Amino acid sequence: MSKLDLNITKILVANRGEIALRIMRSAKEMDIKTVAVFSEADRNALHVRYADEAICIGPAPSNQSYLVGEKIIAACKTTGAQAIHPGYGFLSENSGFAKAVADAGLILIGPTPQAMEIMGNKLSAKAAALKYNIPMVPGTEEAITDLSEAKLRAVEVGFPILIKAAAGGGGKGMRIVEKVDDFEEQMHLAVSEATSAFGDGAVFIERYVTSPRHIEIQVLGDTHGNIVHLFERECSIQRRHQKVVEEAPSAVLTPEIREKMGKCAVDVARSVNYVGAGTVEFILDENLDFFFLEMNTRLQVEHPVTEMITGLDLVKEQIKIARGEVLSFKQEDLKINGHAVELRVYAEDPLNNFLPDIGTLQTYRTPKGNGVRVDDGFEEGMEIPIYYDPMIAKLITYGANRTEAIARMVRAIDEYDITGIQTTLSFGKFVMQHEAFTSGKFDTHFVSKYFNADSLKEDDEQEALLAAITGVLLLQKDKGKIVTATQNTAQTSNWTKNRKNYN
Ligand code: MV4
Repeated sequence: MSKLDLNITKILVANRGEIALRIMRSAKEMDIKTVAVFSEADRNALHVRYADEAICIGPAPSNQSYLVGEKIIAACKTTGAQAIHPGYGFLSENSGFAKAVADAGLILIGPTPQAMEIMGNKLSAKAAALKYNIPMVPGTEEAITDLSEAKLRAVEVGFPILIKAAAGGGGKGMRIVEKVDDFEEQMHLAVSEATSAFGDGAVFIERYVTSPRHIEIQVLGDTHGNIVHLFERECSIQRRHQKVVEEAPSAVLTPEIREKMGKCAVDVARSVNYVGAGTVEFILDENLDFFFLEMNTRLQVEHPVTEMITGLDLVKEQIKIARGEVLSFKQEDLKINGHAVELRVYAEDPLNNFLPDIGTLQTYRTPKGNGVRVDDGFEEGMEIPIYYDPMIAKLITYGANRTEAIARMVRAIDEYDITGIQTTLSFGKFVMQHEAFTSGKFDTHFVSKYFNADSLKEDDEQEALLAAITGVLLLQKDKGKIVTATQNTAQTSNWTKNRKNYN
């Protein structure tokens, strides 16, 4: 810290769950006090207990609590917090909130409202990136206003094409159009979906890349104009636009492509004078050609895999940037060390179409040991509230190489003991053991292509069969002796279910 840097002694964390805790831990290591805000549903939440102070900001629904900017700013005034960390989701990419924070004389740990606003719209994001020579998917550079003009452009670009909402996120307002005859109908559907989801019906078209990988680059920019990238994260394993498994680095990038993509990401960030942590999203086609899609102006859920391979603490970097410090490293100081994989553990039932599963964590024991990190916000006995995102935890494993990171993930999944609710742990194990994943030959269609509930049932049946065969073999070997079988019941936890006979 230099004399010119802003003095931040207390940070308000405008979030809940695992990310609120994760942010407070870094603040604590920097000797900065923390303030939690919480809804009435989160009175007993871990982030409330962890913080030095906590303020209730309203009823359970997030539009009456975590999404109400005025209440958060008021909580800063009450507690004397000078800065706000918004985490991800909620107000993290709301440029109106960012403006209000600045107007209140507070520091938002994040980019400027201007950068948020430009990147919050895919068309203005692409327009900004055009200033640099960034590869983009061919399509329209502006919102479609004239249907017949758009149709002509679609034919020029070539089918299949993708209609996207400029304001969009999470695949909403996105329609694939296979042939020119379907264009008009899909166009109307996309516009009405975009209007109802975002209050903005602006749509544009792009050529549809049929088997893409979704690869994103982490960037950091300081307030002195320095911008670096922290390499890529591979995020192709997703289900209905919900990421499930992420890893760093990607199994398919060559050092040359990595460097090119990294430079492009830095340029995209530079196009809006980006400050803070951000993520530049690309798709990569079968020829390993990449195209810029959009930029996320927040700390992302999957940031830990980048921390594992770079040795950096991204939240600390965000705080130092907010204080006005110069980045303490240059691009050439950064290198990739080892490999990291993250599994998002959701309270969802993979055997029942990933239906959210609510209830109490009757058993909750996290995996431990070498190369395992768990970012969570729950304890045994707690209830998963229905009001918020169903993500319980992020399980992150690290290894010297991809094979070791994956083996550790399988081991950690087996050690993770959760009863009382269904989780995506078993689904994660399915991914880790699938040949397409282990070989690295997969794209964004992995889940729809390879997964159905029977894949998990088969796995269970195979384990049961194996156990039965083992039993028979043991019986034959130890003829005359009594063999005790594992006392498996339907109620047993993962821990017991996976226990082999060592007794
Ligand atoms: C694409 C694409 C293929 N071609 N753009 C999905 C979310 C948003 N961030 C961008 N997304 C995509 N954009 C072009 N030009 C493929 C995706 C995509 C996807 C599309 C349809 C169904 C599932 C998908 C999963 C991941 C990415």
